[in-house]
Amino acid sequence: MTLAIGESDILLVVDVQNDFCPGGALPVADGDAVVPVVNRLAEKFRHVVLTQDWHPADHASFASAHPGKSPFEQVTAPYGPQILWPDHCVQETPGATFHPGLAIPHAELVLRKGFRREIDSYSAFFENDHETPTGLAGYLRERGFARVVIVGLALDFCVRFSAEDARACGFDVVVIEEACRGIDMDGSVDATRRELFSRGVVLLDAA
Ligand code: VGL
Ligand code: ZN
Repeated sequence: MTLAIGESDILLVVDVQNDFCPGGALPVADGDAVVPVVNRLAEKFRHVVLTQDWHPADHASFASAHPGKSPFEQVTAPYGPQILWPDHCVQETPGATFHPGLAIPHAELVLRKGFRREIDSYSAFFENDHETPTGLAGYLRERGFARVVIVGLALDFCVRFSAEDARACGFDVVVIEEACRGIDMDGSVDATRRELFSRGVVLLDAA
């Protein structure tokens, strides 16, 4: 399938940061393989937004902030279930910077998320309480975008939540799987595919 890309399309590049790539603090298997694919795709878009996971060092999503807990355990936060992660994407650290191979000079906005200590933000649109907005929906509407094409890391967390929220905000949404990689905990990649499909997100193998 080919995507006809126009003025009302935005490419949303989610969290292509060192910590999500091999060698990083929360590595996604083969995560760096998306970099050349994303670069090539970005050349076809006039408009690109990048997201950057951007946590304070004592962020509540870090297992290290919960004595006795280990990474990948789940806790109940005031806003619901929260998986605990290894410390990652700490503000102003090398792990939080974009992968050095990412080459998208024409990106128009870098949206940072997860910067509030008490709450995680997988989605580029809402924090994990599903109600605190990041401002991205308003930005995209004001700019006149109708369709959001999503790529990046990780397919089953930040890409998934961003895609679901983009739909909920009324945008047409496409996820290009070839330009994503997942963490895949307990079948979370398959669950992501089913859930996105059922919500009307178009999943493409390759563009
Ligand atoms: C992500 C877990 C924690 C992601 C971010 O980018 O998918 N996952 N923080
Ligand atoms: Zn994070």
